[in-house]
Amino acid sequence: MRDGTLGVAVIGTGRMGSDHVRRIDEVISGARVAAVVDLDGERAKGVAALVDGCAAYTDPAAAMAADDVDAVIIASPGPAHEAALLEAFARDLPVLCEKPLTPDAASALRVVEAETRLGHRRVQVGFMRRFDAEFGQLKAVLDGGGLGRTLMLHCTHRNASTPPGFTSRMTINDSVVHEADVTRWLLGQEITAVTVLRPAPSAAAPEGLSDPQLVLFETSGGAVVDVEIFVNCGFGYQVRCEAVGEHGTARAGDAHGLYVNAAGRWGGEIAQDYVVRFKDAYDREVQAWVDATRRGGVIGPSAWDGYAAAAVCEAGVRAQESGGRTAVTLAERPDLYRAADRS
Ligand code: ISE
Repeated sequence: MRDGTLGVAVIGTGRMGSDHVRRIDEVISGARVAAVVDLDGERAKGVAALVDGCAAYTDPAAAMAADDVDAVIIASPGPAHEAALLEAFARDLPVLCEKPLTPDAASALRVVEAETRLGHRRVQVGFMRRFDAEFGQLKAVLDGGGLGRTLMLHCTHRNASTPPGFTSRMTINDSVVHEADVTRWLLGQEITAVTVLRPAPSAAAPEGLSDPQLVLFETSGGAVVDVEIFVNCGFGYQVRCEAVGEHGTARAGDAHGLYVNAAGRWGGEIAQDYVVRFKDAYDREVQAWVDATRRGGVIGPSAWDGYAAAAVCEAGVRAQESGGRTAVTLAERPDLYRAADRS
């Protein structure tokens, strides 16, 4: 590290990658953006030009080989993650990898096996909800035990609209993957089976996209979790999770914000996308990654968590296709991932 500052290469300069570049440049302490990578070289140059001393690359391996690159953020599309992760492992570089870790369970397991061969954790997966203040409070309430055993979670996951090419499979792999992680994290249990119900699609759903859907998880501790996933709801971005315990309930994500009375109406604004809704969570997530990396440690959701969520999603995609209840198959958890992860 130069002057104790972490030099970060950001791979992928789409919505999330360019937001992380801005975040590291303007918000995060202890790190600088040393390199950006995009297959579209002009786009990479455009983003690099916004940051002092930042180089643009089209090849992730070339960026990782640069002298001033100490760590990597992977924010490229999911299918490109495995190759970038293996390249980072070959150089023993710390990684913050956006979700999904990879798009299917077999490739996610290969990543887990490669990190296990390395012998130490290098990956934090970008499940940013774990860094959201209210989700953190919900976790503390459940861990505190005052609500008794958690019996059910009711989750709502709505996006205003989807980008072109967003498929039904992606509603599970890119969207419901968050609820797979939140369920495992909040309850400290594995998800054992998935069922997907598909009502007649909304007229606003693009041709061929099942939207909305109701996804049901069953967990190893006997809890049941329902997830409304509605990715073209039209009106905004909403993520909520209500836990129902034996002695009470607790709900995160109402995100009321400023309450305004005007023109004969009361109410407030609804965020339009995740970059806005989870801004603070992303800030905390990236700062936590930078701090841990500078100390030589790793915190947060691990590659194992990324794999377990991918296994749930794989069962979810099969349940979507078959209409039936589908069991989740998990490999044995390597010792590397057995230490308790409290973040
Ligand atoms: C997107 O990739 C995200 O991660 C968002 O949090 C999620 O709400 C959205 O559905 C995904 O497409």
